[in-house]
Amino acid sequence: MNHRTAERHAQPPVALTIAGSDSGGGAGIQADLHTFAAHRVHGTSVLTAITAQNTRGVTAAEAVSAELVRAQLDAVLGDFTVAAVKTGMLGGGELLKAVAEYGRGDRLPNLVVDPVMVTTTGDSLFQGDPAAYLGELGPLATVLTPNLAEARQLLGREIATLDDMREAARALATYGPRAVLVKGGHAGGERSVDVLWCDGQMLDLAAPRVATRNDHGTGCTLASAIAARLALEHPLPQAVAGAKAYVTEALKAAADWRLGLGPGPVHHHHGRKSAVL
Ligand code: PXL
Repeated sequence: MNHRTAERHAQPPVALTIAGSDSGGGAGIQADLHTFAAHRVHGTSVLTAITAQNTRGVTAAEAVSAELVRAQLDAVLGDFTVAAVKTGMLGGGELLKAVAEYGRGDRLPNLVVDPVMVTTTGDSLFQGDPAAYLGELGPLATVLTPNLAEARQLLGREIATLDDMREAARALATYGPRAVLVKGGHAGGERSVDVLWCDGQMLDLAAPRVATRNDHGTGCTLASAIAARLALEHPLPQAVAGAKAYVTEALKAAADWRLGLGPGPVHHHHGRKSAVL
């Protein structure tokens, strides 16, 4: 396939991440900006929260005020032509509402909504009503990317089998997103199978499971890779499939890393030469 890539010295498209900071650099804003850079897309960022965090967990977190989030959005959207947007940690109902207002004003194109609720280490990152996520951002999202735990919380039901995942994707799509990706990466098994409901069609996206303990930030990385590819004008199903392949390679390339004592980050810049030559 011959999709657009950001050419070596051509002007890059601009993507925006609206997310929290992970001081350990594996997830959140840091993962998103790495991912945008790896795609040669210029990354802008609106911080929603600061977490004190490493590979072992979150020890403190503080939300950014809605006023300061709006000011960041105004600064970015008032100057750049943003081609795609990703939302991650929003912390609670107030920031959810503030971000949705910009979406309703048609200011958040190609919106990838990663409905972040808990980290893989079990720390809660959303203190609000999960149903509000669907009500506020569902109608505005191009793609919604819940993992199994998030899909369970959003729908308030158990999701165990691949058929349950397909049903969940269909049910989530009734809230208005153009596409829903339900990620089965934490389900176990030899393959990591996600289901994508897009424009009325159901697709299974399978990748070999990578044997690694370093999977911190994979959800953030996948969602921002989808946004980067949408910014590069890839069609939606290809953007999602390509983003999944990118994450699989990033997991493989970092499988032997020992950055921190817990689940470490993935290699966002796999396949790239170092700038130090
Ligand atoms: O992967 C969810 C996530 C989102 N945002 C921040 C995080 C994490 C997971 O660790 O730290 C800031």
